Formats: sequence, C-alpha cells, structure tokens
Amino acid sequence: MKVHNVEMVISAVRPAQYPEDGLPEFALAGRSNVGKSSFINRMIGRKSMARISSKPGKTQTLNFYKIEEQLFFVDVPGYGYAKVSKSEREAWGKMIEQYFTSRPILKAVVLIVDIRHKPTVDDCMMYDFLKHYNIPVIVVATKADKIVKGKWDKHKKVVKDVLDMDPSDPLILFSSEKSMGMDIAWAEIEKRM
Ligand SMILES: Nc1nc2c(ncn2[C@@H]2O[C@H](COP(=O)(O)OP(=O)(O)O)[C@@H](O)[C@H]2O)c(=O)[nH]1
Ligand SMILES: [Mg+2]
Repeated sequence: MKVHNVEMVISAVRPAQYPEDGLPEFALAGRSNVGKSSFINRMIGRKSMARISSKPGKTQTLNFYKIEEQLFFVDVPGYGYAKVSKSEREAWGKMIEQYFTSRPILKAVVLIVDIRHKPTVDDCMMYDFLKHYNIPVIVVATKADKIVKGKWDKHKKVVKDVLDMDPSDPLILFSSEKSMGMDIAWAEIEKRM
C-alpha cells in the first residue's frame, strides 16, 4: 500500500474511546523496545509518527493510527519491561485482554520479535494467547540489519521453533533501519483486510 494519509486518531485507555469507523484494525504486539513503533513508522513511510520510545514501558495507551481511510494500526504498549510495578502490569494485562478479545474488526495482530534473540517466555505467552482466541497472527522478526544475512535462516528457525508456530502463520524478516520486509508485510496485511 502506498501511504499518503495518516492520522493519529486517539490514544485510548478504555473501550468507549476506541474509534467507531468500523475500519479493519491491525495491532502491534511485542516486547517493550523491540521495534513496534518503528515498524509502524516504516510501514507508513514516516520518520516519527508513532512515538519511538526513549523510555521503554511507558506508553500505557492504545494508539490508533488511521491509514489512508482504509485501516488502523494500533500501537500497543509492550511487555517485558522490568521496571514496571505489579499494579501497572495488571492494568496492562486488563487493557490488552479487553481490546484483543472484544474487537471483531481486529483482523490480525502483528507480533514483533527480535531476530537476534530467542523469543522470550512473554513472546510465547502472547503467541499462545492469540492462538487461543483465534486471532490471526503475523510474526515479524525485526532488526534483521543487526545480524549477517548468512544467519537469517538459522535465526528464523529458532523463532519458529521456540514460538512453536503454526506452519500456516507467516514469519516475515524485517528491518526498520534498512527498509526491509515492508512489501511482504503489507501483502500479509492487505490479504486480511
Ligand atoms: N537496528 C535497528 N534498530 C531498530 C529497528 N527497529 C527499531 N529499532 C530501534 O529499537 C529501539 C526501540 O524501537 P521502538 O520502535 O521504540 O520499540 P517499541 O518499544 O517496540 O515501540 C529504538 O532505538 C529503535 O531505533 C531495526 O529494524 N533495526
Ligand atoms: Mg513504541
């Protein structure tokens, strides 16, 4: 998709604030600092529309970006940031669960993992959670620019194996830094609109 128009519509903390346009939504999930906002920025061709975190774990809102009047990207606060209190973690869990499980127009979740590392326990929990609720998942292994090309396949296999991915779920190699994987990611998203 060629993106010309992007509008940050709302930072929502509760369901009453979610947009009512009825457009298909694609939410980002992943560890704090893994590259969710960078993924959105790269996909829409903007440097800093979605906020790139200097303080990880601090975005506690669902940020809805309307793209070309056709779909929403929903930037979701990340998990796995150590310096988060128990009550903050619980509030996060409640917000995510509420959104992920009560939103029929949520067409897929883009689960972002770091290609360099084995998916974390939290990554596995998120993947299993999405499968449990029959929410389509697109796994994106980002920061591909950080490892040499010759190791991509090996690292992709680790991601597949550790998440125990359903073979029919896509796994896309991506780099926000080096503009890689956008066409495939867009194709997977547009297929599900
Ligand atoms: N080298 C490299 N750095 C990236 C990539 N994607 C994100 N980053 C960096 O990782 C950090 C966290 O990115 P951000 O998008 O804020 O992560 P978020 O917390 O998941 O939204 C920032 O310093 C980004 O510049 C990538 O593909 N390659
Ligand atoms: Mg972010």
